Amino acid sequence: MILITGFEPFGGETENPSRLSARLAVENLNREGVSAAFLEVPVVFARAGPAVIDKAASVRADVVVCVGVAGDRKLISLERTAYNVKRGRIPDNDGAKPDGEIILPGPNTLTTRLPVSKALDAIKAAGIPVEISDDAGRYVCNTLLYTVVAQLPEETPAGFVHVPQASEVSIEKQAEALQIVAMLALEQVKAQTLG
Ligand code: PCA
Repeated sequence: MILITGFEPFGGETENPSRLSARLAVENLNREGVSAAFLEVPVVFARAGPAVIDKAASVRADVVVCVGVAGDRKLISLERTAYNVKRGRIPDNDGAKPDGEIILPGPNTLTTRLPVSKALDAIKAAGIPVEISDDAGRYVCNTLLYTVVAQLPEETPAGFVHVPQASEVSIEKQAEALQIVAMLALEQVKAQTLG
C-alpha cells in the first residue's frame, strides 16, 4: 500500500497544487491496479506529522510520499534532508508561528528514506524538470519530513517531495513524478522482503 499526502491551502491561497497532484497520482495508481491512498494534511506544525503517522498505520502503508508546494521553485524537488528546526515566516493554519524550536528530541538532521537518486534519473528520463534538494525550508513541510522519517518504521521508505506551481510543471506531470517516486520505493520494499 502506497500513501501519498498533499497539503491544504495556506498563506491566503485558495488552492495548493500538492493536494491536486497527490490525489491524481493516487487515482492513476489505483487505475493501474496499485493500492494507494491519499490524505489531505493540515498546514499546522503540531498536527501534520501525527495526521500522516496515524493514516500510515491505519492503511498499513509500505511507502509514504508526502508532498507540499514550494511556490518559488521551478522544478520538482526531491527533498533529501530534514532539519530539526521549525520556524514560521507566516503563521500556520492554526495561527502558530514557531521561531527556531526543535521539532522532536533527536538528531539535527535526518535523511529521506525514498530512493531519490534513482527517482531523479527516472523522472528526468520522463522529461519532467526535477532536482534533489537539501533544503525543504523550516516551515510545515520540513517538520512533516522530519517527523515521518523519525517516527515511521525504519523499513518504510518515507520522505517528501516539493512541487512547484502548476504554471511551472502541470499537475499531470507532477502526478507522474510522484508515481515514479512511489513505485521505485515500493520496488525497494519488495526487493527487501524477497531478499
Ligand atoms: N508548503 C509549505 C507547507 C505546506 C505546503 O504545501 C512548506 O513548504 O513548508
